[in-house]
Amino acid sequence: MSRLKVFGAPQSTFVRTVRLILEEKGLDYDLEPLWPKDARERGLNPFGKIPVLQDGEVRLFETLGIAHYVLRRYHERGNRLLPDDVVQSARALSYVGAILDHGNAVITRRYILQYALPQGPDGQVDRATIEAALPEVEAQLRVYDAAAEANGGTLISSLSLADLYLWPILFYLRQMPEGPQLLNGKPGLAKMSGVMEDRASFQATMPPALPQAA
Ligand SMILES: N[C@@H](CCC(=O)N[C@@H](CS)C(=O)NCC(=O)O)C(=O)O
Repeated sequence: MSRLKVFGAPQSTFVRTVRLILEEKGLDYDLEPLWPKDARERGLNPFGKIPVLQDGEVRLFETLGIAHYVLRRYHERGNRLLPDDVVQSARALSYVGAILDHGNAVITRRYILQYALPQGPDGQVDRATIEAALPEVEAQLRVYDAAAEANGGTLISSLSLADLYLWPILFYLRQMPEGPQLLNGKPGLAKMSGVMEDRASFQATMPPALPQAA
């Protein structure tokens, strides 16, 4: 079997999601650090995004396609990550969809990236964008907190793809100036932190430190 290869910057939450899937499946892989513009220039992803997965002749972009492939192709390996129960697996994918849509748009782009890659005048942090995003971030966190509280620290009844999408984002959120306050009083997310951060997969995919959030 050829060794799998992930293209993408280890700082990317979505690259980490794919790496977490591979780690949880017990699959060996190489990581080639690559930024999105290089993914387009090198013809790896016509949409210029990371991650991209290569497995022998098979090359895939978009995390959902990659996840589907790995879970089906390596069904018998490691953690299943989607239960057989149709309702539970559908719920996990509903959370994945929400994270890809609202979570990425609001928590990552309108909040975390405003600190990590400031886009305001003279490279300043854009406070107006952050202030406007905060109530929406809080509203999303409440949804995930309630689910994790009901399930003892995972979004559905067992560890699933949904957790592997969410926690890389919340790992960064916690490091932001308002992060501790946003996570305070959310017992489900506190349990989720314990579940996720103790996992060997999470430790094995630790990204480089972010620039200091101002
Ligand atoms: N829907 C994509 C999202 C991937 C994504 O947004 N990746 C970010 C890095 S975390 C990226 O490549 N951004 C570059 C851009 O949006 O131009 C997936 O699931 O793979």
